[in-house]
Amino acid sequence: MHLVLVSPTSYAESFPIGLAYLAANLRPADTAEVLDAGALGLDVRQTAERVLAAKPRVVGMSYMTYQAEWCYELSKRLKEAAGNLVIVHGGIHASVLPDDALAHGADCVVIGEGEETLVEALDRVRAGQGFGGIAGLCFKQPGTQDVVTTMPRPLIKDLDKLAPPRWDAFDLKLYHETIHVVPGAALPIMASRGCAFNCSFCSSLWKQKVRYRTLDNVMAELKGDITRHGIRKYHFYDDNLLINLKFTEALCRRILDEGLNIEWCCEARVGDINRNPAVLDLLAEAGCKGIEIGVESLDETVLEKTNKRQTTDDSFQAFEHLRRSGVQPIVLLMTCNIGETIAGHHRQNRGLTRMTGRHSVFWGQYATPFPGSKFHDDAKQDGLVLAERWSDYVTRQMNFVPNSLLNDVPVRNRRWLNPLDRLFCRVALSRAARVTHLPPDIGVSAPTVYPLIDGTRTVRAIADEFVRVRGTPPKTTLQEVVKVIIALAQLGLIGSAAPDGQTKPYGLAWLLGLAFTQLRRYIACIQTAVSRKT
Ligand code: B12
Ligand code: SF4
Repeated sequence: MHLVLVSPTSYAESFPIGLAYLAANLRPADTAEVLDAGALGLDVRQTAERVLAAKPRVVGMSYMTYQAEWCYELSKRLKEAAGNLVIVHGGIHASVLPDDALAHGADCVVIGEGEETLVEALDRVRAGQGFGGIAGLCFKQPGTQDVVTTMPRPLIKDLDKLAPPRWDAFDLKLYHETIHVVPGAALPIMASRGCAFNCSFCSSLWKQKVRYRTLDNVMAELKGDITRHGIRKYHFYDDNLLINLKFTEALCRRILDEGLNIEWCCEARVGDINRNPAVLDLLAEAGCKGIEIGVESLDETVLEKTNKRQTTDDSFQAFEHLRRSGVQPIVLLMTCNIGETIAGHHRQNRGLTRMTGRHSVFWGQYATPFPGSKFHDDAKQDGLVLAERWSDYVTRQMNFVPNSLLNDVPVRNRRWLNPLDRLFCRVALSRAARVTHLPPDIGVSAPTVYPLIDGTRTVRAIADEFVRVRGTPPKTTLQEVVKVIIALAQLGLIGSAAPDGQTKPYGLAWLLGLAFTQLRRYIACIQTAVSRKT
C-alpha cells in the first residue's frame, strides 16, 4: 500500500524528523514518500495535485498549530478529489485538538508517538476494517458523527527498536538548516525523547519522562548518515541533551574515540549546565559548537510563573560556563509573558547587558499560548489573547499581552525624548520589527506615545487613547504601543508608578558600551571578509 506523508507550508527550513521516523518504520509491504510542501514551496493546490498524482491509498499530515488551517484546506481538497483516500492527521496540534482535525477532513488522528499506531492503522486499511481498538487513535464512527477516542498508547519503551529517520526520502539539497553557529548542511538527530520538566508555556507531548537510545544505536545512525550523505553537521533535537550528564559524557567520548569529527548543536537547561560545567570542555572537544539555553526571562517573578524551575542566577552562571568553554551560548528569551512589568523589563535589560556584555535592547520570541500548554489555559484570565486564527500561532508575532503589563502605569523619566533617545528607540523598534511580521511604520512610535505617558494612564488606556484619537485598528495599535513601552522601559526612559517601579535612563557607560560593541562587530565583519578573500 502506498502512503504520502505531507509536511505543510513552513517558514523555517527544518527537517520534519517526525515524518522521517514514520517513513522509516512501516511494514515492508507498505511504501511511503514524503512531500515537504514547505521545502518545495508548494501551495495547497499544487500539493493536492502532487499527492493525487502519486496515487496513494493513505495520506498522512504532520503539523504544528500555525499550519493547521493549511492542512485542513488540503484535506478538504483531497476528499473532494478522491473520496476513498484515507486521511490521517498527526503531530502536536492534531494530538492536542483531535476533534478539530476530525471536523476538518481527517479520517483519523494519531495522538502522540506515531510509529506503532500508524503501522496498526495501515493494517486495518489494508484489511478494509475500522480503527476500533487501536491504542492512541481518535476517529469518527463510520456512518455517524460520533467521535471515538481509544485508550492512550503507551510510550515506546525501547527506542532502539525504531529504524533511524529515512533521510533518503528527502531531497537534502532543499534544506539549509543552520545549526545556529556553523553554516552549511546539517541533519537533525535525537538521542532521547522527552523531558523531565513541565514548563507552563511548553506543549511538548513528551513531558516529565525521558527515554534514551543506547549509545551504539545513536553512533550507528551518525555513522550511517556520514557514509550515506557525507554530512558531518548535526542538530540534536532532544529537549535537553544534558539532562543525564553520564549519558552526555559517554556520547562525547564515543564521538571522540571513534573519530567521527562532527560539529553539532543542542539544547539544554541552564541548571544542567551548572551541575558539572567541566563536562562542557568534553562537549567542545567532541564538536559541540553551540547550546541553546532557555533563559526565558531575567525577571524572577516571570520565571516563577513559567514553572521553569530556574533562577536568573542559574542563567548567568550557565552563560559564563559556556563562554569559558568556547561553546557558544544561544540565549532563548520570551517577551510578553505572564507577570511582565515595566520595571521587570528594565531589570531584564540590565541583566542581559551584564550577561552578554552587549549594550542593546533585547527582544525574545513572543510568548504564545499554544494549545496543550498550561499557559493556554491561563491566558484568558491573565491577559489579552491577540491570536485570532491558528496561523497566528507563531512566536515572531505578539499573540498575548499579560495583564501585568497592560495594567502597569508608565511614568516618564525625562520631560521629552531628546534626539539621542529617539534614535535608540528607533533602533530598538526596528529590531522588534525584524522579529515580528508587522511593518515597522504600521502605527505609532516612541515620540508619539511618550507625551501620553502621564503617570496616571495604564498601558491599556494609552493604547485606547491612540485608537480614539487616530482611528487606528485596536489590535495593531495595542501591539505597537506595547512594543514602544517595552523599548522605553528597557532604555530606562520610563519607569512605573507601581511600588519599586523606578528605573534609571541609560548613561554614558551604556552609550560607550554600545559604541564599543558596534565597533567590535564591524571589525569582526571586516576580518571575515578579508579572510574569505585570501
Ligand atoms: C526541534 C523543534 C523545532 C525545530 C525543528 C522543527 C521541525 N521541523 O520539526 C525548530 C528549531 C526549527 C523549531 C521551530 C519551530 N517550532 Co519547534 N519544536 C521542536 C521540538 C523541541 C521537538 C520537535 C520534534 O522534532 N520532535 C521529535 C519528533 C520525532 O516528534 P514529532 O514531530 O512530534 O512526531 C511524532 C509524533 O508527533 C507523531 N506524528 C507527527 N506527525 C504525524 C503525522 C502522522 C500522519 C502520524 C500518523 C503521526 C505523526 O509521530 C512522530 C514520531 O513519533 C518541539 C518540542 C517537543 N519536545 O515536541 C518544539 C515544538 C514542536 N515547536 C513549536 C513551535 C511553536 C515552533 C515554531 C512555530 C516557533 C516559532 N518560531 O514560531 C517554529 C516553526 C518552525 C517550522 N518548521 O515551521 C511548538 C509547537 C506548538 C504548537 N502547538 O504549534 C513545540 C511543541 C514547542 C512548544 N512551544 O511547546 N522547532
Ligand atoms: S520548555 Fe523545555 S524544559 Fe520545559 S517542559 Fe518543555 S521541553 Fe521541558
